[in-house]
Amino acid sequence: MTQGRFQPSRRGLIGGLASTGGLLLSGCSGDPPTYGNILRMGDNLTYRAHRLLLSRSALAHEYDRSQVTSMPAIGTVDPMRTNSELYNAQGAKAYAAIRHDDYADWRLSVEGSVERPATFSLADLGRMKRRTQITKHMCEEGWSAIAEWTGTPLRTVLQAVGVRPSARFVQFYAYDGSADGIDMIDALHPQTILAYGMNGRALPLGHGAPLRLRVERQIGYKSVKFLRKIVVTDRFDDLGDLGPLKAGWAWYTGI
Ligand SMILES: Nc1nc2c(c(=O)[nH]1)N[C@H]1C(S)=C(S)[C@@H](COP(=O)(O)O)O[C@H]1N2
Ligand SMILES: [Mo]
Repeated sequence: MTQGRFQPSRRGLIGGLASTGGLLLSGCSGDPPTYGNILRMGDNLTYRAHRLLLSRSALAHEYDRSQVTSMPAIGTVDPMRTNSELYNAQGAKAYAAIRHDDYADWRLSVEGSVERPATFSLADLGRMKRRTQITKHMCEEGWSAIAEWTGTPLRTVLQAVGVRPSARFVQFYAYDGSADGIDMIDALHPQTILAYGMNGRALPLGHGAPLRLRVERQIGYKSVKFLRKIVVTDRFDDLGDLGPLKAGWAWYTGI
């Protein structure tokens, strides 16, 4: 695959589908993530209970267009803003470099435990399978909002790069220097999308332009904004200082 261009090959897609099938079969076996911290045992219990009791592909409720509400932009609303809590100088510089011309030079890198690491432009993603969903965003701070999201199913992107059968987690890195991860069950869920559109328009800056994650069956902070890189991993990694745990938030927040 050439830099910035996604050229699906028949062999590639078959390889991707085959390995994803393997993942689906092996998805929930093995241990749930452990945080090496006794205080985190509650998270572990939530994770186990959810994964045991809930259907892996149960859909989050989807709403009518008439139910769309206003939605505040929360957390980082511009990776270049120095007064932002998560300000990261290196990320801000990188973001400044891709912001012009509607993010024409932006590329999403997808790497790690995959057969064919690749980069995707917005145009590449736009040519792939598309999903639009109207869902309720639930923030850990107590507010919620309904919005329409359009993007590429993460599953489609993972199939394109051919996830290895050993892969268990997918990590997302943002321009504001934050990062977070989900397991393969959420990664392959049909409503887990890489959104470039919101309420019928290009994703606005404050909501994570040019691309954000939507993971509808977890709390709001798991929907990482300002995506720059996705890394597929075989092992659980809470991402240390980059992840949610540093601020005391759980890794798994199923709803
Ligand atoms: N990169 C990044 N992603 C992020 C955040 C952030 O600060 N930086 N905030 C999270 C939180 S706490 C919430 S509630 C949602 C807010 O999304 P919104 O700004 O579109 O309302 O984004 C999540 N994703
Ligand atoms: Mo949030």
